[in-house]
Amino acid sequence: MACAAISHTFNGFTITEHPDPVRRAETQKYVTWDEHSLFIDGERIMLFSGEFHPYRLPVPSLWLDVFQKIKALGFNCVSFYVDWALVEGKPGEYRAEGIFALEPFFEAAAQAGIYLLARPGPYINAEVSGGGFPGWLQRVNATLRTSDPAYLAATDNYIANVAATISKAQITNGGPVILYQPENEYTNACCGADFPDGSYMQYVIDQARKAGIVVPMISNDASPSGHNVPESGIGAVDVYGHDSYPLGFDCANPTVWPAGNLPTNFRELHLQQSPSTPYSIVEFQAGAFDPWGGPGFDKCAALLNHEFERVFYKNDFSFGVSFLNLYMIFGGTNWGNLGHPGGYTSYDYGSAITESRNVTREKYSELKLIGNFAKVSPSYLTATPGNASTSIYADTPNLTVTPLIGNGNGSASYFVVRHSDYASQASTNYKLTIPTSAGNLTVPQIEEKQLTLNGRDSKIHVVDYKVFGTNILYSTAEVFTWKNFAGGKVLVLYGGNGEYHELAVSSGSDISVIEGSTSDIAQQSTGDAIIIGWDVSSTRRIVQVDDLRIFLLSKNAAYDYWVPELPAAGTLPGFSTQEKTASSIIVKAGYLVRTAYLQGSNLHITADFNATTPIEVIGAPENAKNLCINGQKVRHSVDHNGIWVSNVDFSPPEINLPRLQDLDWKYLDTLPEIQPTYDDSTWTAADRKTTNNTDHPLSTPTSLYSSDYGFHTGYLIYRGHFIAGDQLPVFYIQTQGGTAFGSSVWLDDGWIGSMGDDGSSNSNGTYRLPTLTDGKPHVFTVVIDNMGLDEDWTVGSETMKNPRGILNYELPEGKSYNATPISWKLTGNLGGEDYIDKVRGPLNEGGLYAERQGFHQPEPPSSNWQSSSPFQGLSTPGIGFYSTSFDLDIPSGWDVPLYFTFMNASSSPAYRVQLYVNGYQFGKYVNNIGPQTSFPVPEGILNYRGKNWVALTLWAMQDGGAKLDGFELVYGTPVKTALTGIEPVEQPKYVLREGAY
Ligand code: IPT
Repeated sequence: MACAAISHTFNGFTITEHPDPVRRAETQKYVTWDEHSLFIDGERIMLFSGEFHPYRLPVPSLWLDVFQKIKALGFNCVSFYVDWALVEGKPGEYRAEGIFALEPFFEAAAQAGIYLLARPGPYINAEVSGGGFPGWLQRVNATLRTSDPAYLAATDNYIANVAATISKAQITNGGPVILYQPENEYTNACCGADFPDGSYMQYVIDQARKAGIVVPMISNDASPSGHNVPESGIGAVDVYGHDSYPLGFDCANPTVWPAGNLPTNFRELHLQQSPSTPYSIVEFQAGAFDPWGGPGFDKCAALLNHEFERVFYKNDFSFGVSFLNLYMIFGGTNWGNLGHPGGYTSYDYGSAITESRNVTREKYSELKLIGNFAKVSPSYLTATPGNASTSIYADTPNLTVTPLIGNGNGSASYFVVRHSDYASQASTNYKLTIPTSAGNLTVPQIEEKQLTLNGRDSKIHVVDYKVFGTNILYSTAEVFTWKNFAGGKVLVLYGGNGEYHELAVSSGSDISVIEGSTSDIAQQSTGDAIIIGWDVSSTRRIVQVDDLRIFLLSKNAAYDYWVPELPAAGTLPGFSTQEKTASSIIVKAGYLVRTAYLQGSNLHITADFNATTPIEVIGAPENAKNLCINGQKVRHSVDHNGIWVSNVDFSPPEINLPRLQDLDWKYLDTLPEIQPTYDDSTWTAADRKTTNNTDHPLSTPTSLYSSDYGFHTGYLIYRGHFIAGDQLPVFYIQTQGGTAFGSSVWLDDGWIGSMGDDGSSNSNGTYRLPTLTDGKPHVFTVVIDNMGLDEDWTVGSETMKNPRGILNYELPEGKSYNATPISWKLTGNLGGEDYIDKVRGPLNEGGLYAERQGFHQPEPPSSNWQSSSPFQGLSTPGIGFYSTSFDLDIPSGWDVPLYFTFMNASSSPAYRVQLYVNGYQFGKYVNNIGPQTSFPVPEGILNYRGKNWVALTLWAMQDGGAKLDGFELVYGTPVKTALTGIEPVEQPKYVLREGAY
């Protein structure tokens, strides 16, 4: 039984004590909470977070880049999963080194000044193979995600290890980890599973606690349904959170926002379910996954675009959210078979930061406006969300306004405005009647003027908003940031181009326009306030009211502004606190501003550029004299308002990439199994008469489920030997590899058919066989593309255990057909769970001959191989292996996205390609299913200044064989970057593998 929570005051705030007395003292000191928000080190904080999975960017030296791009949004937190399947490929052997080590991820987060929510599962979902469960869990005779002892025991080693590593990085030890999530969406069940089972959830919590986790436990119910809420007894978490994906995952019609999909009852549910904890949305949609054959991630980015952010995230604000994590902020790549079958290699997710770490999507810029607003508006956290209304505040029922009313003492109120039909594209004029310290006001106050909400938009209008002693009575323009510089107070506001906006400053006396035209700026004095009205234009205006300078920007102009924190000492910003926020400077630049710091009289800015960029620094510290950009002193002038003005020239370097078609390609038949002389005597015999996968009784005399033999990833190959009888009319076989899989069957050296080009997860093939000679041995060779293991989202569904391999077959028996039953052997990756490549992990390589030998790695012994290229390809069904190498010489100091791009003239005949780059599988291309044709590969996997080895497997599935019509290495816009220290990851080269067959 959990103890009842106790409330007391700390630093003037009421906080709810951690109910676990043993941990209470430790947790309270650092991470506490009340009904409004979390506190870190006693300071109330809005946690604005993005989801980023280290394992989807297997270059640790690039993690800082992503963290800095998140920090630059004004965010202060990242949530991450750990994928168990990658770190415990063999039961009992936890291995988290090299690219799988978490410590560098923690260090990078700390360097960028980002807190972390740790979500190691053991179940994570996350569109990864098995939802994070290693394949060997298919053999565990227990219902997954329940109190079944065999399941719990299977998780112990992983959690003991991973949680111990995480615990060392907790804030209590000076690290970035502030929260821990046990399980993942423990919300839905079926099929008679014991659910909800508090003792199961408690076990998962206790596992972490035993390993040293002291920070609060936060949940992520899949929907706000109140599972495991605090004080609900055994299995209760400390802070209740839920997830929400209101626009779903079909990106095919990116302009369609279906009726009724905007959440409206979250506040109400929160008050019912967990009124004493901060309102937390642990996953809120920020993109979407996309299946094989899907519309592609550009469409997802369009569906979940900047307008979606404005309408939906502000709607979350209207519920008083104070922990908001966006899933995904950076998606990354399902390299090396880590994905589930419902997705392809790219996991771009249509996120704000693209798979190649680019930040040019408008949704990134928009998010920066929202993130910075949240960062400088702590009074929002204690304002009380009220009911949404179509009549009280706006003068038209076409708009819905939700108030967050300040809690006395003149504290700020917030009014969230949106279209009542949230998907409306209308341009709606309105006036707003709002309670202020000067009584109820109808704004705009200047006669004849109106506000406008243009289409899919939402705005937060502030009232009695304090800017260092100045009371902004109201502003219809939105707040980006505000500062108190030595040179004076600054408030930066923005609005849509062409919109009319108005603000009033309480007891303002003097007003002047100190930059820009005065023509359409209206002023009016009322009893207590000065009113300023203006039409937003793309040219900035600065208006001074007493000692406050108000920057009036258009939304698009605001996209160029950044607010880096200025550390008191050193070069790193540190974690966000109100003091750090206050110390920030404002920089107008372009593509990206990462950090700022002062060294002596040098003000340093680190920034990236993709174009010639005018620079301004607003609020340069008094003792700063020089401006240094990326370590280089640049000339600057100071304008009449004290703003530093400079410019960075940009001239993109020449990028020379090899033409892949012109390279020297070596070829190897990687299906030697179909040769008459092939010897499979060292293969694993598929001779188990029973399966350990108890959910799936056998339909075959021996188990042909790959997991019974330790093969969980990549291509599977089966060999079925028999002695022929008289006549073999047909062979029936059912194979299963997961969504969009494929499989091909050969009898001896002759191809008899392929299946699975329709996107299904299993297929039946019935093949007419040639006439065989009585009494002679024959062999079937069956190749199956394992697309990853299914997830296990619904407790009790056991979908993770859906087997891979041959489910059924029939070779009609009896004297007139075959003389002996088929005896099967199989292989997947060499070694199975005793996988060979400890550096690239347990999932990276599959079971093809070239993979088993390790030829996909650098420096394969290819000198005597035939010269032939994938552009020539194969003329009959089969599988070819192609290897080549080339040098790159990308200038350092430039972040140049590189992509391998396939061009195919037609989707038939069908073929499948695996792309290996320096031994890492970075692409699965299926020409007849798609949609992905272009495969980004990050620096670090590619050696940007050095030699690279590329290998392709080409599986021709139909008559006529297959060849690549086009295959190119291409680059995207080079970005001049401040990022340094990108190191190639370990790339073990080919060495003779003992026992490889
Ligand atoms: C939610 C999962 O928690 C997360 O792991 C991921 O799979 C995400 O969805 C979708 O990308 S489940 C959600 C559909 C309620």
